[in-house]
Amino acid sequence: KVEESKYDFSLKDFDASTISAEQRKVLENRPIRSADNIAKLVTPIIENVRKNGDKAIKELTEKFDGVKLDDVVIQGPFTETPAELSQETVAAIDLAFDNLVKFHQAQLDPKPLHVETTPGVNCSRYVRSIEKVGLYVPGGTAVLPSTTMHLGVPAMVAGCSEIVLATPPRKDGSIVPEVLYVAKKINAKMIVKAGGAQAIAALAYGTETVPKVDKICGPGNQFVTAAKMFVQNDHSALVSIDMPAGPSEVLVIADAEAKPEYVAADLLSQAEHGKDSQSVLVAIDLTDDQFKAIEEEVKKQGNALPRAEIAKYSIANSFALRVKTLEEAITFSNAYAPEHLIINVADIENKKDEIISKVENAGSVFLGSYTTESCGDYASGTNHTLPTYGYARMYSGTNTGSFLKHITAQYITKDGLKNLGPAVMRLAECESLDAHRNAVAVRMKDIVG
Ligand code: HSO
Ligand code: ZN
Repeated sequence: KVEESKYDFSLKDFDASTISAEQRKVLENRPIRSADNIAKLVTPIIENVRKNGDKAIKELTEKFDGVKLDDVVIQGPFTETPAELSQETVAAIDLAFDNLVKFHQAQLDPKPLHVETTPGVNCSRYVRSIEKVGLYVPGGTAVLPSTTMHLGVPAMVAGCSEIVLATPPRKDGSIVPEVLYVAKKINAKMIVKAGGAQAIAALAYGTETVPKVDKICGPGNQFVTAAKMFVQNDHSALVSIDMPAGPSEVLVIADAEAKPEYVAADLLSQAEHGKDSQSVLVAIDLTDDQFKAIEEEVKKQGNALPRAEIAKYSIANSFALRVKTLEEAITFSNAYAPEHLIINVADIENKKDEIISKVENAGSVFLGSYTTESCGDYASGTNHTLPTYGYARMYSGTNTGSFLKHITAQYITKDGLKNLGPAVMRLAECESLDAHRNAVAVRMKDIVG
């Protein structure tokens, strides 16, 4: 019986010294996901919510989540700590929350910038918070109070005046107490009890009860991502999004010093997120026995997981690459641009600064054998909402700046215009924009005659 229930969990492995350039490219890229069909499914949902508001949300939540909603939202402010939460849970949320606040507060630089670029030409920059933000907290196979914190804390620290949470309700139409508690701590305005494209549409266009927001942040499945991309492109929604998102992923660089038990646990913690998650192992100069020891651990720990059923799919989607040196490992990682990068190699204490200086593309880096991704996923203070699917090449993870924008301003004195005016007039001539030139010229004649 036990034997039958065992899943394979073996890692496809490739040797960097023998794979072809094409094969390497395939490994560097993610499994291809076609967005066309998803977009087709999502558009009518968005249209429905846009036209029919709360009625559509109720209808779609019943259809997709099997939940009959009386009300689409729970209105804040959330003043109570839900009684069903244990002291331990409250304390754990509080510690994670405080660490997130510390790290995200340090990213806030509210001081305006003033630079006199040319004498009398004064340029400034002021920071302002985005007023209304919608934070999407996925439901699905796991409840995610951590994501509520990782989105909510930077929004709160940035000073957003309205934080609207959206998350799919439980079968009885309620919201998990952990999320309610975080809603209290970030002073959320309300919780929209919906998930999927319908939740994104409600945040983007507003309904009778859901206020339209200025920016939508948060991870989600392909429907959520497709809906975010759709509303971002619709001028009538006038809304921005944090980043395009794909399935979660980790790349673990491990050498012979890394404990196989730890390496396997890290690969599996990513694999349990969803069937489409990727856990990549880049193994530096391991003997076959050392490599097998990691595989054995993945098999042993994987089969013991309650979510083995999910993890076996993601491990099947994953692979190991065997390389000779740390440099080679980092080169591959930079090409792959992982959401999470774990570097579990010898002598990290002394080498960590040098190693991190070589990392070009990664959402968040975890250095050393004790630094498991789980700490960053929950409580160390860094943000876990990160660019996936190779987008770490050009996107940052969620941070305080994600909820801010900058306004620039200038003040030019009479002397300033005297100094700058001739160059501006010349450039306007180059562009044949006479009205621009005139706007300077009419003033210059009063200054220099
Ligand atoms: N690893 C996920 C975040 C998460 N892990 C939430 C546990 N809960 C994406 O960074
Ligand atoms: Zn995680």
